[in-house]
Amino acid sequence: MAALTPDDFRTMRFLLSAPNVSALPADGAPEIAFAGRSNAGKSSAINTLCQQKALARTSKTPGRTQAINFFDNGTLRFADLPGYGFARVPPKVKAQWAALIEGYLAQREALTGIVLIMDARRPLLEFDQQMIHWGGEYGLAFHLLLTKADKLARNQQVNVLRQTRQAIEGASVSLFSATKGTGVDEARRAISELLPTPDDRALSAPG
Ligand SMILES: Nc1nc2c(ncn2[C@@H]2O[C@H](COP(=O)(O)OP(=O)(O)O)[C@@H](O)[C@H]2O)c(=O)[nH]1
Ligand SMILES: [Mg+2]
Repeated sequence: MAALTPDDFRTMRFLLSAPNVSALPADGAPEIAFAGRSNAGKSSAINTLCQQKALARTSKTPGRTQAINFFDNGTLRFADLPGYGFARVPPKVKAQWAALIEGYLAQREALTGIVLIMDARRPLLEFDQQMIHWGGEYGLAFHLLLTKADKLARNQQVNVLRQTRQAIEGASVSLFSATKGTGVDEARRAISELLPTPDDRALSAPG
């Protein structure tokens, strides 16, 4: 697929919300999943990338979304995966969450990559490591988006970028701020890279 344009993001519309694996929509357009610890800034990042105020709801109360929300524009699909702060969640809820995410990752043919959104002040926590581990098992491409970069001084931004690249070898990583609107073009380019190229499709085509 050619590089995504701002319009590819701006035209995204809510499709449906799936609280369990049986409610997932049939595979459609190439799909990119957005994952992030609760309160990392995932909804804000999706809204900023898509230039929409309330496409993904933003909340000051962590952990409210426990469903996968789908957005679609006809040629591309986004899946907003639920996240939470591990510490406060009872084991039963954690198990339901794990079943939903693992079931989703295991059966999604159209899924090509994951955008992992992390607070730039606290990257690579338990949730993030878990997502990277699961994504790796399914051979998914990753982009690590370090958001709330506006909360860091420039030298701290440079350091966290370098440290995250070193920690996850070969990872695509960028800085972002929904508040300041910075890093948007770079994030869109990185998301484009998660999509299959025409060459990939030729290779996987039968015959
Ligand atoms: N300073 C700053 N705050 C942000 C940014 N992105 C999100 N937030 C704030 O962080 C909190 C959680 O954001 P939200 O997008 O709802 O996080 P989610 O739970 O990961 O979807 C909210 O209070 C947002 O206003 C950012 O880039 N900069
Ligand atoms: Mg959210």
